[in-house]
Amino acid sequence: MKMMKDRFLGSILGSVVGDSWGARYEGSYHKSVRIEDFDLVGGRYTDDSEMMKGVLESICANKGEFNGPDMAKTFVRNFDHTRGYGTGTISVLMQIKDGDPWDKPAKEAFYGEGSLGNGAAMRICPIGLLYHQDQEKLIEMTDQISMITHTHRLGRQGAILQACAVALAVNCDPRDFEPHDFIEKLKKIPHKFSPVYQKKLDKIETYLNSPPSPDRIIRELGVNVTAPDSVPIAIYNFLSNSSNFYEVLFASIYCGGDTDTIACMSGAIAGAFLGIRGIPRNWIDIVEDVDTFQNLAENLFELWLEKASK
Ligand code: R7I
Ligand code: MG
Ligand code: MG
Repeated sequence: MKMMKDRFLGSILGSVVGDSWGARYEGSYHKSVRIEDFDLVGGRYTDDSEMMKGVLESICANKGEFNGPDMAKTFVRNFDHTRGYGTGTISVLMQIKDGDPWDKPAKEAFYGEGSLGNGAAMRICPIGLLYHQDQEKLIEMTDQISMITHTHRLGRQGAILQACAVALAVNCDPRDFEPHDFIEKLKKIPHKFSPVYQKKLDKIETYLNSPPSPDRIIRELGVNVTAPDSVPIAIYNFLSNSSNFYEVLFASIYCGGDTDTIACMSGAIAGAFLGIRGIPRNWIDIVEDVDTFQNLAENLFELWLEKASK
């Protein structure tokens, strides 16, 4: 049980550490990221962690169940415009604040297509943790949570892939880990992923056998704010550096582009895999509002424990 609690804490705090460190480089060209700068940078977390906090607060308040109006209200209440939200998400949250039903504005975003940004994936690790033994519930709930802001199928599928990666990481033993099995299991998730995700999972499998240059990885997997161009590289950065939290984050930030979000997602997977003991304590201690995130992670663990004992 202690190890499981470690993993819950590791994933939530690993996600916030990745977001806070990555934020310093968001939007940068990968060759401008210098390894000597990458040491003990704390700083503020961004929208990624703020939205994850909303997911945690709402699911804990609702005993692990989805409550759309409550979660949307929580996102709106927490919204802080200085934390670098995506423009589509800002507009959705402002319309809900102005009285729109919680499930209306997201459907109308991007000319009715819905957002395929990575905003649904970056906040979803609590669901991967809470439902790591129940994939059907995990997929159903991830989809419901995504729909508040991201109705495009690619935005929702990215969140499902990320939540499943966190759940798989919780279920893996670091002493006996096989990255190829991990990818095989992701490919077997009973959810119809669009070809863009299927092709990228195939590429990851190939790259694990013979890693290409960073330029090629960035070009083929993508490093931008859309879900299909960020979730796969976060998974690859975890799988190719799984035994070392620092290396996972460094790989994610070194790639440039949407560094806060890619490091947040790879940090969530690595934290679920290595546990909080895999993250140096002094890195966690400098995270803004660390106690709040730690308390929420503990509440989530208690909720899981309660459900598991039933
Ligand atoms: O997905 P979202 O919440 O943004 C998250 C990103 C992360 O990197 C955070 O760290 C923060 O910096 O922002 O916000 P959205 O605005 O829904 O999506 C992000 C961006 O993806 C949009 O601003 C668009 O540029 C693009 N995008 C689309 N472009 C065309 N058509 C998203 N959906 C579409 C689309 O359907
Ligand atoms: Mg951000
Ligand atoms: Mg980002």
